[in-house]
Amino acid sequence: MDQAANPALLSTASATFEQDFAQRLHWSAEQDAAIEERVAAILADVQQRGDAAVLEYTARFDGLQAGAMAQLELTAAELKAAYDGLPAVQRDALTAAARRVRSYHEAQKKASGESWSYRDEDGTLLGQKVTPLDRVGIYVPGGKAAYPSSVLMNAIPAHVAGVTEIIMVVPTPRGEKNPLVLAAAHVAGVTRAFTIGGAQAVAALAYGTATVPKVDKITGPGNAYVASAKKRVFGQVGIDMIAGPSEILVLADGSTPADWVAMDLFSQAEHDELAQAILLCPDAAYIDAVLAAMNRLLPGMPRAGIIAKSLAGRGALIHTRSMEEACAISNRIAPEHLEISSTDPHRWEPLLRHAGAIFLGAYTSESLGDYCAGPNHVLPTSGTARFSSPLGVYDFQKRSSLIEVSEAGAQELGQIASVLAHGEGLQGHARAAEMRLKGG
Ligand code: HSO
Ligand code: ZN
Repeated sequence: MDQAANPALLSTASATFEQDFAQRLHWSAEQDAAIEERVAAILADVQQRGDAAVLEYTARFDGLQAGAMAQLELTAAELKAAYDGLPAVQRDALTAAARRVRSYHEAQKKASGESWSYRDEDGTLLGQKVTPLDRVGIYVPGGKAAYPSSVLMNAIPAHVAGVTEIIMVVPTPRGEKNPLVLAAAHVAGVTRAFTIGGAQAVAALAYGTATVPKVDKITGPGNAYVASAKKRVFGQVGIDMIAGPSEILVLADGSTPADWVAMDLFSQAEHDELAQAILLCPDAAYIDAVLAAMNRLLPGMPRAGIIAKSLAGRGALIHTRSMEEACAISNRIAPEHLEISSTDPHRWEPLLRHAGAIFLGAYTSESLGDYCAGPNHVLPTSGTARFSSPLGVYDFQKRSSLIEVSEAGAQELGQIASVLAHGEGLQGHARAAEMRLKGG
């Protein structure tokens, strides 16, 4: 097996840079027609036959037999028992992480998630009322990618937003449950949980079955079947985002120990062969040092095979003319995770506009953000940070406009509305406004 670190070595001074760069960056989630077709059939079947269909698919795809959906529900007592049964260090780490994630999202709610209103000079009240969604579904992947940290990152903002029912689904192939995932559900305030997954679980949440409640929005990552199912049920329910492979971009001025940066690049590369790790740096000797560190450290990594494939396929170490140029390139990439590994990160931060999360300074390894710093680790990938944001309390809230027109306000607004309504040829609109005019 190839245990060497072979990221592309690029330089912005090279004549072929733009070409090389475009080739490295190019990635598109394949739209597999066969998957699309199968998912459409599963959704239709679950919509029609409910629990019976979900039970059949769970038996077929997960090797998990059950006579009734109720048998696939994890009780609150079972979630608590999983938590109680953890070794104390794991229990404490989970609780500490949950506390920090909760505090962060509470601050987020205070800053931007509260209702507001004002009165204009006529005494008319205008505002916005913020309300939580009633019921949300959280998809937690099973198997290799079963991350308890993702349970916290999805359920806690929902809980902080005030969502009253949080329904978790987690596939459990052959019934093998992940105790940390169940414990995280207990800590994060999940209301009900089912050991189902795939497109059938998304369908159960979107349409509701006799046992699984119909939700208003579905969040959480999943494989190609889950992603396709989420896209298809969108409209019927809300969805968060369709997450691509993980990405990290390190912008380095050469001051951080090379081993630290090498390991930060590994930390995301180890997620997936399609994950992307990029270093941008104006110091050629430092790039050499990071590459040497990668080659020294790689053989000791249990997931060396995945890391090597990710680096060879999508990794890049890019020599830039300056830190300013490195920032400009980072903005073009709009990475999910951006580390500013510099003695003066605040000098560069104002130049960086597009990134899911920005990690400042040598001590801020991206992995701390994945688990416990507090901000959400569900972040926009594949350049979507140009137009979207981390998962947050706001994803579990909605807004209603509030308008209370005073008698005086009705005079001024009535005249404006009347003119515009006549312009649109809508007499009913015009009359409704005019009737409220004094002498109208
Ligand atoms: N970096 C991943 C989240 C994660 N990492 C979970 C470890 N566990 C996506 O941003
Ligand atoms: Zn990660």
